[in-house]
Amino acid sequence: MNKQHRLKRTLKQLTGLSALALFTCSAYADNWRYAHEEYAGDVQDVYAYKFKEYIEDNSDHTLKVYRFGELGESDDIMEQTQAGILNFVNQSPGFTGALIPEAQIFFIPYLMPTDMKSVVKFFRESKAINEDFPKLYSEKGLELLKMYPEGEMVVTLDEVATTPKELNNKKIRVMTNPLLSETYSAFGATPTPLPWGEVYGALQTNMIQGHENPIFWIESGKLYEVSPNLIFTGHGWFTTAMMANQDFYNGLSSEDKTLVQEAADYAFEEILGHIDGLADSSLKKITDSSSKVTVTRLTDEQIEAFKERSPQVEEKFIDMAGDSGKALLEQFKQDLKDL
Ligand code: 6CS
Repeated sequence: MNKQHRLKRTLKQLTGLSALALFTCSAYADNWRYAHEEYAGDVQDVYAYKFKEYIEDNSDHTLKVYRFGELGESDDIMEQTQAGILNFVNQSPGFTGALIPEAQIFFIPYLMPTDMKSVVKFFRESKAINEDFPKLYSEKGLELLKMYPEGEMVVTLDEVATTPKELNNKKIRVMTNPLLSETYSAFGATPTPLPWGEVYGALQTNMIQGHENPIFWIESGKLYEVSPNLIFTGHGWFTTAMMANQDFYNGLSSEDKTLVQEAADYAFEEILGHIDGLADSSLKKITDSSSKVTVTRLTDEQIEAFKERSPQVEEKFIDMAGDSGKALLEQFKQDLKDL
């Protein structure tokens, strides 16, 4: 089925539901639709349900949450949001890179701090995150409501590796943004962009030899079963973004705009509590349930060999994202300095 047919089919399914909702709700109560990229109980799902809780506790509106796969892959739910079929979407910059090249900034390795306290402070206070990014998303018809961290990126591999040389000839799955491919090329590996739905099978059949993700996702998706060597490289954090279709948002009353902003802030605070300690508890679950798993934390010296390849990725980022990318990078660095 081509993209247009898929969109039409989803529209049919959803407008059927909306018509029903119109008969059952009062004149001022809307039924909003929100899709994200993860499964029940994962970080994006917790965020979505906290957002829903706030909206429903503080208004007559209701919110229906769609999880990964219910309406397609990450690119599908973004398309549906831009088309106005969905009201809200959570899409990670890992997939937004083609639409907003500047969003790839999160894939410059070793740019972000690695300790949780600094990461949280950065997301709360950064001008780049809270003022510059909303403008970039707005140019694509999207009202950016929140960017938030999910967890530190960890590489999983078919064997233990501690140097870029040991990554040679390893096909590593990356999310579908060109800069992340540059990062893994710089790290010595062969990057292989794939949508999420294909990753477990590709690892299982050895089409790819590794991938990267936060520990909670490696645990919940059971990726350690097919890629058991976990390597903490300290090169970045998985960041995600929650947004609304801008025409929908602009059409809301000022009261509803405030409600939506407050719901996004409420879910953000809740998610920071949720991710605190999540990596440790997920890692424990992994090591308790598999004897095949190895855990390697690179030493500072080993990290240095990866880190020294970061400037070439930064240059690629500027090539891809142009002057506005350059300005964003400068602001990012300033914000980090201000930490
Ligand atoms: O690797 C991925 O594609 C997925 N990783 C996470 C943590 N969330 C959603 C995304 O699709």
